[in-house]
Amino acid sequence: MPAAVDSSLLPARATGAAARLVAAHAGEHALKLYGGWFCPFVQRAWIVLREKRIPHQYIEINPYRKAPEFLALNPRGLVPTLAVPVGSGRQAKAPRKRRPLYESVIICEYLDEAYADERAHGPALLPPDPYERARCRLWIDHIGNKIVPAFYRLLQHTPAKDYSVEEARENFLGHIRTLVREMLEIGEERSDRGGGDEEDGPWFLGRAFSLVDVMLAPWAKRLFLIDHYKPGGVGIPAADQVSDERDAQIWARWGRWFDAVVARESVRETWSDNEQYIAAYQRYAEDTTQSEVAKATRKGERLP
Ligand SMILES: N[C@@H](CCC(=O)N[C@@H](CS)C(=O)NCC(=O)O)C(=O)O
Repeated sequence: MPAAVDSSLLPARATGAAARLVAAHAGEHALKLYGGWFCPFVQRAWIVLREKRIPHQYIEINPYRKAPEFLALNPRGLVPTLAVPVGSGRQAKAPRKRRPLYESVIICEYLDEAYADERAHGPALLPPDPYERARCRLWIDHIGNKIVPAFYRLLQHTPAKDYSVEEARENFLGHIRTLVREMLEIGEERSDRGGGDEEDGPWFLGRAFSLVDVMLAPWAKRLFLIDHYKPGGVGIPAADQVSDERDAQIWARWGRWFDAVVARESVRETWSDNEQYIAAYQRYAEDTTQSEVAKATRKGERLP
């Protein structure tokens, strides 16, 4: 088992907007989110709880400490971890036992399905059509298995690595480009079907905010860390500086998505002050952190 790495260096709790959210959800509730303010995987679950206005209790824990009570809920010892009341979410007022769930994607899908009453919780975050739903999952997979690992590979780049920062950046941007190409195609399919006159939305699916947007939002918010710590920064080209026409469309579309996602209320509400992230991620930027994600990135292994 890893030592109590990093734990003492983290600021202990959320600040800013996220601190207000934590305070508003400190009261006892059968549905509990165990989270860490700094964690992008937690932010995914938090965003869904906010989007769907799901009553819950937020409990800040330090996942690096691996407390036995925490490991009893989640043997992987990672946040987010959700404790779901027996008899399911809203109905169970005084549950005797809780059922744990973990893995951010699984938690988000569970919340979307378990709180499906549109009048209380708004529209579903995955489309009703099975093909379109599966297509969203395909791009959620792309985010989790391509974009997110490439983000850490870039953030953890140091001059000692056997790859250059330019290579890490190109790799990261390439995976973003692939996702945005799909966003453009979805928009083009819509205009082919005759929906072209409608004002299209900025989200992955156009007008409907979905779990695909949720899955990438926390890393979009953290891109400034790459600008802060890495030479050359993220390096997203300005759309008007790109000569290739398709590339210009791609980066303009990315800009529209990015501006919308960082302004989304649920994303802002789950965000602490920028300086806290700069402090917390310094060990990633120096490649000294012993978090499971960082260790896997260092070894070139699949993320936990
Ligand atoms: N695949 C997991 C990853 C969660 C994860 O890595 N969480 C980090 C915090 S950002 C954690 O709990 N780290 C504890 C550790 O590395 O020991 C998910 O999607 O929920």
